[in-house]
Order: sequence, then C-alpha cells, then structure tokens
Amino acid sequence: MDMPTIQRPEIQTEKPQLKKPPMYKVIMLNDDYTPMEFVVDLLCNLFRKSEHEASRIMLCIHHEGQAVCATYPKDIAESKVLQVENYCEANGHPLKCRIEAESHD
Ligand code: TYC
Repeated sequence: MDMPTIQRPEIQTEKPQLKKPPMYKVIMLNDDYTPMEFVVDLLCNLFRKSEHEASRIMLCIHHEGQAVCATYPKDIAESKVLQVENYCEANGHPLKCRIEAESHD
C-alpha cells in the first residue's frame, strides 16, 4: 500500500531585511549669552552625557560655533530640540539647536 504524502510547511530560510531608521544629528549652536555651566548641565541632563564629555562638547560649540550633541531617529531628535528649547526658554537663555539628516558618504 502507498504511504500518504505529507505536505510539509515551507520554511522561510531568508532573514527578513529590517532597515535601520534614518538618523538625525542634533546640532547645538553657540551664542554669547548662555552660561557655559548651563550648557554642560543641559548636555548631562537631556543628552545623558558624562560631565567630561559634556564639557568637551560645550567647548567645541564655543570655539567652532556648533557641534553635534547626539544622533537619533527623526521623531526623537525633534523631541530633543523641543526639550532643549523649553528648558532654555524657562531659564531665560537664548541657546538654539537644530536637526540635520546624517549623511552616508
Ligand atoms: N559661548 C557661551 C559663553 O561664552 C557658551 C556657550 C556654549 C553657549 C555652547 C551656547 O551652545 C552653546 N558663555
């Protein structure tokens, strides 16, 4: 007697291609009024930088005019900018930051 043929389910061997989200740089700008210590505190509190790293970034902004604080997916980068703006406004400082798409070259 013939054995019944068993239909095996197809097994997917290829991994699904998960794309990483495009990343955005949060760029902080220099000004002549915001106190250095305030910028260092902000980088520690909102960007979770160590005191040492926050001081390095702050001095880079002060000397070069701007610097990248961190990179995030777009929605998080946008919300960081809002947090920075609110925190600075609430404390009467004019510090500004913006986002820019990370380039891949
Ligand atoms: N230039 C400011 C000062 O001399 C310090 C400063 C650093 C301000 C970074 C803004 O994003 C900034 N007090």
